[in-house]
Amino acid sequence: MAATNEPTFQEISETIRRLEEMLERVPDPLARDIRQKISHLRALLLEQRSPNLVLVGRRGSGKSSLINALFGARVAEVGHVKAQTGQGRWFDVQGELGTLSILDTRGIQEGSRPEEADAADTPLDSILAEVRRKAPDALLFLVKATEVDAAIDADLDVLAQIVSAVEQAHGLRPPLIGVATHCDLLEPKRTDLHLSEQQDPAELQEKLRHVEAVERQLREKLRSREDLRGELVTVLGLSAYLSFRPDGTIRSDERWRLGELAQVLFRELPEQGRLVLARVTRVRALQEELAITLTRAMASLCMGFAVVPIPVADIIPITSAQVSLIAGIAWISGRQLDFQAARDFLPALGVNVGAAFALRETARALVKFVFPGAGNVVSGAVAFAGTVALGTAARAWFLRGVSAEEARQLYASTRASAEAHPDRALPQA
Ligand SMILES: Nc1nc2c(ncn2[C@@H]2O[C@H](COP(=O)(O)OP(=O)(O)OP(=O)(O)O)[C@@H](O)[C@H]2O)c(=O)[nH]1
Ligand SMILES: [Mg+2]
Repeated sequence: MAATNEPTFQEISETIRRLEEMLERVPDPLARDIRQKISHLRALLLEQRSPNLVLVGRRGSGKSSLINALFGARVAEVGHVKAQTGQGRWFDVQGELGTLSILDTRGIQEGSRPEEADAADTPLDSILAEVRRKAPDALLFLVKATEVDAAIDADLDVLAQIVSAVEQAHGLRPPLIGVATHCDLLEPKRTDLHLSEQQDPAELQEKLRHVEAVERQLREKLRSREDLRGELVTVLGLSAYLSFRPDGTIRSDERWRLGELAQVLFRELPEQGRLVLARVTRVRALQEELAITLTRAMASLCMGFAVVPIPVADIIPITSAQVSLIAGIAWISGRQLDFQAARDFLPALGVNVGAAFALRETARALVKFVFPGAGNVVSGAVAFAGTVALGTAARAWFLRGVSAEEARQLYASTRASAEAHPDRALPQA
């Protein structure tokens, strides 16, 4: 994690630790249930890491372009770059909002060894060694849409060897996603998939039929392999075309279906890699889903603490958790992970945070707002509904950019409905 974010991570983890202390007053089996919720929350917020993706595909199939397309920025070198040492290694690709760990198998089918390669290593050996060292979260197999009928058996052998090396070393078989790139080049060539509303409907339909045919062909090839069939998640045709000016800004963005690819990847990733993917790709649907998951986890955790009478002083860790939820949703949206976001958002709801500069101060300002008139105890229903309402308003504010007025109304209406129907308070994933 970036150094500037450290204090916030520490404070959130400190809050969770305080909640765990409070848990000592809670009897089993309830405590066990809450402990599970806490570990889920840790995975969602504190144990995040970069997703590990392996890209397999011939030269020019669009591996580097796909990385750039996922980031929406020029982070990888596109075009004819000479195979060189250093390929066949896990490589951190850094964007503004996060990092993906990529194993680009460029050069694998070239036969000739790169100049300075380790004498004992063929490109394939080095790749197998890398996937044994660090398990991939997913394999992406890229083929140009215009070349799916080419002989790809050699490429599929490589894929199968990677799958088997991963299984031997890590005891798991990574999910495989077939990607047909360059779909924009299918006939009719002039029909722009990324501007579908402006196209002639009949020609658009014709092009989409060609995309489907390519997908079907690639799916059949992958399914024909017994050693890959079980790993195949889906096949997706897309366009990764982005053109950059010399200064790195985007000249033209002809990406099509990158959001779908991000969603497929998201489903296949372990919980620990999802937040990074949602941030990096900035796909709204993923950000929404994660924010909802985080809100649900935090709300049921806060509710769990209502089983013990909580003296008012002890409400602070709960409201700290709620501030952490707001900071977490802001972070999912692409902002810095700090409490400034919460301090910008809470006044919009009508909470007076004054000169609050730290998590605890902000949490203190929140107490009276979420638990008005709370005497000695806070009921579970109130804690749950208050947290759900905060998370829902924060989601609208940070992800959809609603006005302060709308955020306030949403807070009030969500709170009322979450108290009445806790099970229907949040949309299902
Ligand atoms: N029209 C179109 N062009 C693409 C697409 N994806 C990649 N390209 C172009 O195809 C060429 C090769 O793309 P790269 O991303 O460099 O391919 P690669 O697989 O990384 O190639 P190597 O690194 O040499 O193995 C570049 O000129 C890209 O601009 C796409 O979806 N549509
Ligand atoms: Mg490349």
